[in-house]
Amino acid sequence: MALPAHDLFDVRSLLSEEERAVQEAVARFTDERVLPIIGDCFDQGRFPAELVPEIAALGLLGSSLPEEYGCAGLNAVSYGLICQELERGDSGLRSFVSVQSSLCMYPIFAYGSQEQRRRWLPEMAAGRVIGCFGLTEPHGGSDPANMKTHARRDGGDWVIDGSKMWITNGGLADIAIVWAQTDEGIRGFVLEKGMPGFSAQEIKHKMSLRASVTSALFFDSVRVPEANRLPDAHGLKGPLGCLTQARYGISWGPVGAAIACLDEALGYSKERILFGRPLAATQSAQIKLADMARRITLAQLLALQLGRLKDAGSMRPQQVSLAKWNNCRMAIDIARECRDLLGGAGITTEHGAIRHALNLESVITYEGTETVHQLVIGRELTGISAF
Ligand code: TGC
Ligand code: FAD
Repeated sequence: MALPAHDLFDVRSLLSEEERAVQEAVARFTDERVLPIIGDCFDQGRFPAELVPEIAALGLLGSSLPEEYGCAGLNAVSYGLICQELERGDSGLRSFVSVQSSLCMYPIFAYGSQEQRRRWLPEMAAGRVIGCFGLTEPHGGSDPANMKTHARRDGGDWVIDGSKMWITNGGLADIAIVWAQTDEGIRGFVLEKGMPGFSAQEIKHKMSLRASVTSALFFDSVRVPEANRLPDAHGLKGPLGCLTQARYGISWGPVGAAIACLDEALGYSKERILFGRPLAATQSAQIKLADMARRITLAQLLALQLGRLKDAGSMRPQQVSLAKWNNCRMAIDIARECRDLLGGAGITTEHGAIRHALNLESVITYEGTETVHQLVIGRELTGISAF
């Protein structure tokens, strides 16, 4: 019997029963609910918000957080598999779940008060409150230490001025985790939709992540009560700690995008007759397909070992950088090569390859660009910071 193209090393056998059940449930959701509509959503530049209640019902929001907050209490490997199966559908849906889970629910859980956790986490797990995460500013996202958004104390409140750029879920969100410079260093705040002076503006004309909402956020003397400050977030390690969680998931997600592209290119090249034989019967096509399967296998093993380290409590941010860098690079290269194997048919959203390739332009850029992650590894190897 032939080995499955997307799992030549039987990585599945390394998963627990619960992990496999999670993967199967999300795979079914992607096949039945996402794939039939996602090409049109991308065409129309529309986030499929109608899927949010189903995503919540499956337990995919804040899936690693404890059950006492209405979350599923799954392990890190399960969260990775969720990201992989969602991104097999589209990076935009995985982004939605990453931001809600790792960038909004996680900081409330890790740095928030018990009151803040009880107020927001169950509603967020149920998908009734949507969050966004504002770290990047227009003048340079790679260097968040150079933050201009400022919060000053005013009596028992804080007053925030500034702006954020490229914020996933921005226009959709009911709350925003906003990072601001203060006289005491960087602090994190939960801003609520409707607070006077707080606005979001959707970024249009995107050629990537078109099935996701991306916005700019503006803060014009927004008055935020002290009760909305995350009490245990101090300094840049607050937001960077959230990024480690999200980057972990993004190490898995692109594996799903690459699998989708390989599956599509395999099917197409077997059917496509050129020069009297299937494209898949040519040596050059087979070498390309084999090389994709090789790279996917390596990326899967990397993601799984990262997950096992995370579940053991020993994962380090540098390991996350290596996996995020490798797996995004692997996926974008494969998506582009699959697009090429599809010829002209590969340029429309009738097929997934170009949508994945375009999406992965964002995925390789956000959560630390490829260069940033390379420099993190360079610093680890040499002991010299090149930033
Ligand atoms: P440095 O100033 O040395 O460190 C500051 C403090 O932070 C600690 N730290 C980390 N903690 C947890 N996780 C990490 N990954 C951490 N990296 C650093 C560090 O130990 C230190 O702590 P302390 O106690 O000494 O104060 O900062 P650095 O030199 O390490 O950082 C430089 C650099 C370039 C790596 C960092 O600024 C960086 O990662 N830049 C990229 C910014 C970025 O990734 N932005 C992403 C915005 S969010 C987003 O893109 C969402 S897209 C979501 C979606 O749609 O899916
Ligand atoms: P810059 O930092 O200006 O980088 C420009 C170029 O310079 C890049 O090629 C970079 O690799 C390179 N570079 C940077 N530093 C160095 C160096 N030291 N040496 C050599 N080259 C270097 N941010 C959020 O806060 N929240 C979100 O929800 C969010 N969602 C996003 C969604 C999308 C679709 C996109 C595209 C971005 C999103 N971002 C979000 C922002 C994202 O994190 C930033 O785009 C990213 O961190 C890079 O910042 P920048 O775009 O300002 O590029």
